[in-house]
Parts: sequence; C-alpha cells; structure tokens
Amino acid sequence: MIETIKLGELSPDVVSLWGVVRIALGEKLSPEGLLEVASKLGKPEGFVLPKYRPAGFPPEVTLIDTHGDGVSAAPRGFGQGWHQDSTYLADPPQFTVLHSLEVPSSGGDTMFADTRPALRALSEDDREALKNTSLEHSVRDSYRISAKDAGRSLDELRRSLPSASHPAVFSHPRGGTSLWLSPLYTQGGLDERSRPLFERAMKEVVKTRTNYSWRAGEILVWDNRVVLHAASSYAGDQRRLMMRTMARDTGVGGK
Ligand SMILES: O=C(O)CCC(=O)C(=O)O
Ligand SMILES: [Fe+2]
Repeated sequence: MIETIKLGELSPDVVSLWGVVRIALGEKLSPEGLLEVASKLGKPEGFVLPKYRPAGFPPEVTLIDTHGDGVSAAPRGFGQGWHQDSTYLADPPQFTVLHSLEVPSSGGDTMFADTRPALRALSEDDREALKNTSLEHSVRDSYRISAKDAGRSLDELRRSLPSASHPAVFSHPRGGTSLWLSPLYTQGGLDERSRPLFERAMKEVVKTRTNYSWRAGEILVWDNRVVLHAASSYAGDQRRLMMRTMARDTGVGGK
C-alpha cells in the first residue's frame, strides 16, 4: 500500500494505484517547495476552515505542530481517528501531501488502510447494502474550538461548519471501486440500519492497516479515494512538525 518512488515519478495515477507513495527527499522544503510538489498532482488547495493558516505561508499550506494553537497551526491530536480528508465537503480535493520537518524519537506514526480489498472481502449482501447507502459527513463531532471562534455561540458555530452526503461505495475515475467511510466525520450521523453495516465495513478496512514511521525530510502523498488514515499519539514533551497541503485531481475524470 505504501510504495517508495522518486520525486520525478510522482503523478496522480501512481498515487491512485498504490494508495500511498513515499518520497525520501532527505531535505526540508519551504511552503512554496511543497506547493510545487502538489502541483504535479493537480491544483493545490488549502484547508477549508479559517484555521491552521500560518501567517506568511501561502494559503494552501498548513502546519501541524505539537505546540499548535489551533489558529496558526493544527494542534496535537489533529487527524487522530480513521478518516479520509475533507469529506465533509461536497467536492473535496482528493490528494493529501504531508511533509515531515521534525519527528519524535518514537510514536507519531501515520496509519493507513486500503478500502479496495476491504470492499472485496465483504459479503455480497453487505456490498449490495453499501451500494444503497449514503453517509452524512460532518466536521461537527471533531471540530476543536479555538481563539478564531471567539465571540460566536456554539449554535452559530455548528451551523457554520460544513457537511456533505456521499455514497458509501464509489467508482474511482482512475480505476477500481472504493469506499467513502471517514468515521471521524460520519460516526455521529449513523443510524440503526447503517451502523452495523458500517462497522462490518470498517472491520475489513482496518485489517489492511499499515503503520508508517516517519523520518524528517520525507513526503507521503495519498489518495483519499483509496485509503483511510489516522494520526497516532507520541510522548508529551516531543515535537512533531509537519507541513501539509492538498491537491485537486484535475486530470482524467476530474473527480
Ligand atoms: O499527522 C498525521 O499523521 C496525519 C494528520 C492528518 O490526518 C492529515 O494531515 O490529514
Ligand atoms: Fe487527515
């Protein structure tokens, strides 16, 4: 699921084929350098919520920092819980580009799981039922209040946060069939019918899990249409500093 490639080999098709690719750059890029990498995949896009946009950075680039204040950088705990990125948008950008600047001596892995073999492993009945299921993806349950939200009531805030409905089974325009599950964003909206089915699907997804242990100066690129991912924890006093952007697939199929 995680294939090591050279920067020159990076393309949307390669990422969609493997789900996740790793580039051992051996250097730390500037935000502009990261955008150049993302441009190989399509159109770079920023984090949609008006947070995590460090001053002086291009608007498409985000920092994830142990000491993040939730305004200029995403705080510790960002991305923990299985998800696909930005699925609370009606039309999310598809690729995520994550670059390690500083990593803890242990922990702080990123976990990945592939939806394609999971879908094949499910019973015929479950596959059929999933094809007839749409899930509500909402950022509400995982949103952290930060200084930028000051002065707004909780109700106001909830209403302003995006949500979108997506079919659970998805035909990937670059090949194959995959799942939009994103439990971090869908969990709150499951009902009696969808929950057991969803849990059986996630059980198969998680069986494909692999943990990636970072070194500084690397890039991972993944296709959110193919894999789920989750950040994991690390020792309290250690720093983990990652730079992140996304890219919209503007090539074949476009979706
Ligand atoms: O920090 C990580 O390991 C992953 C965070 C995450 O979910 C993301 O960048 O989309
Ligand atoms: Fe994520």
